[in-house]
Amino acid sequence: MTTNTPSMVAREGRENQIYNPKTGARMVAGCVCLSLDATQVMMVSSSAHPGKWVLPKGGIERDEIDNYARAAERETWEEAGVTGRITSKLPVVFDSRKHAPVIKGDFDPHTQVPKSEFHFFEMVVDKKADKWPESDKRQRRWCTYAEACHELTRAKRPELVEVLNSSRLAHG
Ligand code: 5FA
Repeated sequence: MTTNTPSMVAREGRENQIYNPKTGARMVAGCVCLSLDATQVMMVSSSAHPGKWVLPKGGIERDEIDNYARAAERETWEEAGVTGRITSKLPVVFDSRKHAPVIKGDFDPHTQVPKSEFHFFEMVVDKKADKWPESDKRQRRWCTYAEACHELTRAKRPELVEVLNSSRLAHG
């Protein structure tokens, strides 16, 4: 977070969500949150499917259009309760769902679920709060590369494995 006093309230709703104007893809930002020695990554339980573990991420909002890193830091704080130093931008990945449409032109985000475009950043964690905006609905845990790949594969999120594979966790 860029501020010393991060909000204890998570942003909710899709009214301010941004979409790629050419493809209609939902724009999502998140962080690969690494331990200082880059041997572990912080994962969070999915709020929709509590038994599944994913990376902290969420929709980029209108006021973050010029600064995806800020959206990634905000989502990381809201979902995982960690802050730290962003060290790099990772390559963009796209979701792997077969049935989510890629939408050209006008569309209604309330009735159609477009594919997502993921903008991830690598962060080295320096603070872990005891309470955070979504601490009542999510768990978090440190995972090794092998554990994280196992969880993301089990959650059927190959695009998030791709994100991990582009990070230092996979090359350490
Ligand atoms: N979703 C499911 N599978 C997907 C895939 N392979 N690629 C892209 N999106 C996929 O669910 C988050 C959203 O991702 C859901 O709308 C689901 O349909 C879609 P999740 O990744 O299981 O995480 P979550 O349950 O923790 O989700 P939320 O934080 O509630 O939602 P967002 O991650 O969208 O974040 P936001 O609401 O803070 O913007």
